Amino acid sequence: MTDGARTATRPGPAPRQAATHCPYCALQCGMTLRETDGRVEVLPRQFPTNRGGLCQKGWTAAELLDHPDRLTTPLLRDRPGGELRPASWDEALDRIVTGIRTVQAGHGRDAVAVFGGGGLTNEKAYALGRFARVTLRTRLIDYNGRWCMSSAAAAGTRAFGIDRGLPFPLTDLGHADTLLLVGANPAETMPPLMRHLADQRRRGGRLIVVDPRVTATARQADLHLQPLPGTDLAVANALLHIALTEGLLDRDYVAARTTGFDEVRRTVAGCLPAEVERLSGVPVADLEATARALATADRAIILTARGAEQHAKGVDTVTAFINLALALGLPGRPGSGYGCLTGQGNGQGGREHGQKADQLPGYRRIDDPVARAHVAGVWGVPVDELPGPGVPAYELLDSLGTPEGPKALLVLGSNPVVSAPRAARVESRLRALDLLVVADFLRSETAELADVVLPVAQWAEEDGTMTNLEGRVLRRRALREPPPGVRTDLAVLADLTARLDASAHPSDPRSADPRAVFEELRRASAGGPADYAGVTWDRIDTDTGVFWPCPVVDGPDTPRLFVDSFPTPDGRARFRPVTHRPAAEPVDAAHPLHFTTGRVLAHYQSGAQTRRVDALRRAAPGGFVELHPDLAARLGVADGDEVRVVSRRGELRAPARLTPTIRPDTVFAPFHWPGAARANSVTNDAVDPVSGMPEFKICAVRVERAEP
Ligand SMILES: Nc1nc2c(c(=O)[nH]1)N[C@H]1C(S)=C(S)[C@@H](COP(=O)(O)OP(=O)(O)OC[C@H]3O[C@@H](n4cnc5c(=O)[nH]c(N)nc54)[C@H](O)[C@@H]3O)O[C@H]1N2
Ligand SMILES: Nc1nc2c(c(=O)[nH]1)N[C@H]1C(S)=C(S)[C@@H](COP(=O)(O)OP(=O)(O)OC[C@H]3O[C@@H](n4cnc5c(=O)[nH]c(N)nc54)[C@H](O)[C@@H]3O)O[C@H]1N2
Ligand code: SF4
Ligand SMILES: [Mo]
Repeated sequence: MTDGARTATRPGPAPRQAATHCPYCALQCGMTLRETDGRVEVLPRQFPTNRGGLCQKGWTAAELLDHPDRLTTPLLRDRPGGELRPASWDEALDRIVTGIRTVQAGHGRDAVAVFGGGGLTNEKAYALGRFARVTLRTRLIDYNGRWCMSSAAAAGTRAFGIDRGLPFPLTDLGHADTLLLVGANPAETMPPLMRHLADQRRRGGRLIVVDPRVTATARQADLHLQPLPGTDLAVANALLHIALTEGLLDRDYVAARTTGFDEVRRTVAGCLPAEVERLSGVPVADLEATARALATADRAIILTARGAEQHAKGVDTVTAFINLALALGLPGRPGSGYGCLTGQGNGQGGREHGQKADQLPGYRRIDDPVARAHVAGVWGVPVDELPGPGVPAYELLDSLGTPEGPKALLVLGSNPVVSAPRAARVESRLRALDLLVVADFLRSETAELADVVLPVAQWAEEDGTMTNLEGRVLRRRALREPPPGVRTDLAVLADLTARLDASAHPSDPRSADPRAVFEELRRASAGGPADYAGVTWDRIDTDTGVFWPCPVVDGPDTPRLFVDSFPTPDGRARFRPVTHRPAAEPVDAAHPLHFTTGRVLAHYQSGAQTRRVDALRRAAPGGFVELHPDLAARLGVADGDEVRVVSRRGELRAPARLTPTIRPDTVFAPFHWPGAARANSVTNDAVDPVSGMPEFKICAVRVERAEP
């Protein structure tokens, strides 16, 4: 967290500065960018989430602004297998328009698909959804948020009637008497958040961490449960079983504020802690201590993140923790609750405004006739021209270039060649397209496969709004203009719309002005679950942001949800019985180990950005495989030896890192690298039946020493 300010250089005029937020994760740490003689410096800025802290990625974020790898001209591939060559914008846009017209004429509207990202601003996410539905009139749009928090989102909506990652401000964490973190490693994934946890422990609060590895976060915990990957659901049910049998439930709350408890009671009655100990490896005594610590606390908070969620049963796993929280009376109680730690910079806002396959702006459902009528009205199109729901991300990528699937794809803000499950298959599907268009500011591994690459602006070169992990809408502010030859994502969508669609709409899909797009987003979201109607640009500009829902201009916003009721038809939260089921791919003699994946501090996601930053590359130069020394001894592997991790889908090769902090039956690799070390060559593409979330966090593998 202390690396000194990094700088980037470009000859420029007067010194200037912008109070903005980090381009990377959902904590959206406040930072000030200062440009002097073309050099951009990052300074930490006080904001409620980071409280003046930044991690190494934030400190070094400006280095990419003037990076030699920065794209400043469109690139075009003239024939399959040929090289990408520089082209003019006119040439590139014409090629895209011709390609889209050709495949749609031959195969229908849905022959073109769109893939977005949770790092896009609210305005871009909104404009992208509108571009797909109104300009392209395709139903096929989805985005990388499907890889991220979709299971927590689905479980939250099912139980509470709404999905806002944290239904309370992050500062509540510092006041919790008991805090349970399930499958979250914020010491590496959101380092400044640890300031809140330090507060919590200073006040005498207890931190309990559930993770198959002794992570930097787990090391700070009072109690660490180290389950076998994929057994969190059983752990949650056992905790509820203990609370039930020890009479620790909040009966008044359950009676007054919830429905459906009886069936859950019957289900968890059969979930015996001793059996869960055998399944998960978590001792009964630790389960009991956890249940008691949660139940006896005045203020108790349960948080899940990707470790619990990225499973083919992720929705039910989150549901099990929500059941526990409800039975203990936590949601809506001051200082207590359940939440999910959303991941990407705009992971929250990006899932609200229509880049999701089944969604319209304001977190409305695309199959809801009232929602369709409202949004069609804002967009000025006949309601029956709005397409219906599309398909979730993996299904979409897996269908590309097949006889029934899309023939053209536009990607904005994702690098699926590295980050998608079963990535080799996804790569071959991308290669099967007639037209792949990628808008990026770098030649990501996905851009390398594109027929057309469009160079777009970076975060410090554009205005906009983001919604952080608390549901707080905040302002991204431009420091400077994009370099010559570079356009903003909004300008790209407006340019394409102007070329593709001759008709005029009352809504102005040709506007590239973020503020104008935000004004339209406000109207489109009005009355929906994620209501931004009262969130004005001026208000977020002068304040520390506004928590949605905020339906009325100058009216109150909503830092805390569920205080008096839940946004369900009867105002009550809904229990739902769930039972453990095994991972999609069981271990067997040929693949006897569990493989799980995650992150390291220095790199962000597919690494397209952070692998190009010197300090971050030095801090974490390449992929690795964590192995327990006992396992390594059995396999004859020494620290640093190159190993192969082999699943039924493929393999990765990387040096072994021996550490007693991982279970001996489990191996771990981070997913930030392409090529031989790509973790997603190995991962399973089984998905959750409700959310479409892939099972990134468990599959069956064997590990071998690689012959040099
Ligand atoms: N440095 C860094 N920070 C980031 C990002 C990044 O790429 N790099 N990405 C951002 C984004 S988009 C996200 S979504 C967040 C993710 O933030 P986290 O969810 O904290 O990150 P992960 O490392 O994916 O997973 C967390 C932990 O889950 C554990 N785990 C694996 N399998 C299981 C299991 O079956 N059960 C349990 N209980 N735990 C398990 C792993 O050991 C890991 O320590 O981070 C955000 N911040
Ligand atoms: N094995 C395994 N795989 C995983 C995960 C895991 O835990 N394990 N986690 C999953 C999760 S939670 C996530 S969120 C995904 C993320 O994985 P990706 O979707 O690949 O996300 P990024 O690497 O952030 O890719 C963003 C790309 O868009 C570009 N970009 C950034 N901002 C913008 C913008 O504003 N406009 C445009 N046009 N481009 C932009 C960047 O340069 C980069 O090339 O990975 C998932 N994959
Ligand atoms: S914690 Fe997240 S938002 Fe904060 S500086 Fe690091 S990457 Fe940026
Ligand atoms: Mo994510």
